[in-house]
Amino acid sequence: SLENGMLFPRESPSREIKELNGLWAFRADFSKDRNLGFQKAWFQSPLAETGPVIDMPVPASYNDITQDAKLRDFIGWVWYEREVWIPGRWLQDVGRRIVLRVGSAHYYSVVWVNGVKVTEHEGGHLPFEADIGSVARKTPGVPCRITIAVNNTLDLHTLPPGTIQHMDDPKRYPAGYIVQNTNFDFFNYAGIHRPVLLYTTPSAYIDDITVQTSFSDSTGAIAYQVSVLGSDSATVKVSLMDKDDKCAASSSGASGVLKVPNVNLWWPYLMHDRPGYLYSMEVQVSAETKNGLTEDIYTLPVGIRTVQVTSSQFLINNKPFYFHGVNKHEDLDIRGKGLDWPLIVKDFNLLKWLGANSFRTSHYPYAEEILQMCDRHGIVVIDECPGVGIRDIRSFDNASLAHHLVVMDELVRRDKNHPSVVMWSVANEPAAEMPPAGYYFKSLISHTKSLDATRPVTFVSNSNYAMDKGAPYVDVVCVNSYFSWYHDPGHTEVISIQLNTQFENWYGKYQKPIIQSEYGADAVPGLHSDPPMMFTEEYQKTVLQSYHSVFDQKRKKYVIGELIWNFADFMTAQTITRVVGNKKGIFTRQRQPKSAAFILRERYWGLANETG
Ligand code: BDP
Repeated sequence: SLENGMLFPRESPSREIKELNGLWAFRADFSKDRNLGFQKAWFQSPLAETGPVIDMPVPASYNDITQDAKLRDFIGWVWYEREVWIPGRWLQDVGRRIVLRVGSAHYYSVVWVNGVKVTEHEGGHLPFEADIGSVARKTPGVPCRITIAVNNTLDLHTLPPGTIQHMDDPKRYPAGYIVQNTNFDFFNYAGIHRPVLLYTTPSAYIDDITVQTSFSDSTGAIAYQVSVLGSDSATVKVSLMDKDDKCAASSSGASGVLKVPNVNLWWPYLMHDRPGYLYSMEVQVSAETKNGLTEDIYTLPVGIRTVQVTSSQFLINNKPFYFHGVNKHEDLDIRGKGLDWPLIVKDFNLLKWLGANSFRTSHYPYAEEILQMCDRHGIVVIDECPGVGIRDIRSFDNASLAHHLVVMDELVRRDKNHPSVVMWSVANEPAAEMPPAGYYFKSLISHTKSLDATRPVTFVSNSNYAMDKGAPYVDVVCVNSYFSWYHDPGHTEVISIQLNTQFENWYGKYQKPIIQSEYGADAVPGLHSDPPMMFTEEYQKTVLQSYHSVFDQKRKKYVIGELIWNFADFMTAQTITRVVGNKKGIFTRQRQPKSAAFILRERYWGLANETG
């Protein structure tokens, strides 16, 4: 497993942050094998000295920033660079760690500081960092040059997997023509998608914190573990502050249990009049180091709640929870998958307007900033890893599995302390009927449970219930279906019978609770027809209503949730089935409601009033 923690960077009396967002210099390597940058060592001197550069905002996908279709559809290495002045007091204080952290970059990244390689990382969606103190201290009095090369190529063993196809026929394609094939429909945005920053810690520092919460009667319990690096003899103190800044519990030692009398539990939105209650767990570490006595302070928000699955229910704090919510994407005009605060806040306002109590992070881990909002607002999350489109049998081999296990290590390490995260999803729509899928999912799910024994694990299936080799290992069955869309197009009258059969088959075979993890239909906003036709707003409404009446027959039995596909329209690769993107959103890509949004709003508020 992983050597270090990956705490979200937070300021404290012992920690400082310097954000490196804004404009970076940028160049895509258009050379034939995309390798000129490495051959010519573009990291060794300012990027502008080895060729032309353009302005590139960070965080953002680079694809939609310019007018150049070749950059939009680029495959290979791109280079980012900027300079930063590291404050003198950081450099002079030789014990202080100076850490460079990248929130995420798609997909393979190599990082240099002043021409010295400091780290590399495989995979998008998850953070990585490097202590750059010693490199930075070698050149005081000049700014530090940070170079990040990012490669968006997907192959059989990356997550998500893909294949590169070389089109060698000179009569049909220009020389060197390549295509990136994938088994997912969302646009393969790339670049530095999340904030880049520097943060400091003392030399003896809090490397990681893990909390597991429970309660009995009115007493809450937080079992915690603090890992300290840089000292063998540190003392650890922990105090838990409530929302009024009163100390609710305290303890000392690197591990222990905080007992919280008259506990305020963390509740989902609409399930309680004070959803998303968070305590502040203040961890304080003092250590004698060769630089004297140091102190490190880190404050972790903690929500106290339990999660449990029975053969027909999903329990949060021992009460049945019904997921009425959405699937999302990180996606918007111009910035693509780049973190965007106005978008994040707007989306939470829309979720609340809808009466949604949950979403799935389809089909990859979302920004930590988003999960923090979920914690605070009580929006429940199914946290999905980037295992989307594992459909080639070669992507079930040991190399792929080994990487998938590491990605789960990184995901659980990052997200384990979020009360909003109630279940892990290890994949979306894999070819789970293929022979190697049984071993693959058995290993993947048991590994995930060994990392976190407190949360159920699932993957999202669209396989035939009788042939799905992964389903025996999940805690909750998640099923996607598109009746009257990809099958029987135009015939909404088949939905009720086919959906009934779907539920009865899965429950009959596994006796596990079921979430309808996707259903929906494309609607081009403003297109109307009655009787409904595909792609009109009326058709989308009719599909939803037909699904809902079956959910209503089953939800008091074993159906424990319904997540619409999708919250908003999103960009896709160009194909004959997509009209400038996937239009299954109930909101447009710009977050304006289609007719279906009002149907869902009425339904979700009705469900909330019934169960809340
Ligand atoms: C499902 C996928 C989802 C797609 C959706 C669709 O899980 O990512 O966007 O189909 O085709 O199979 O709209």
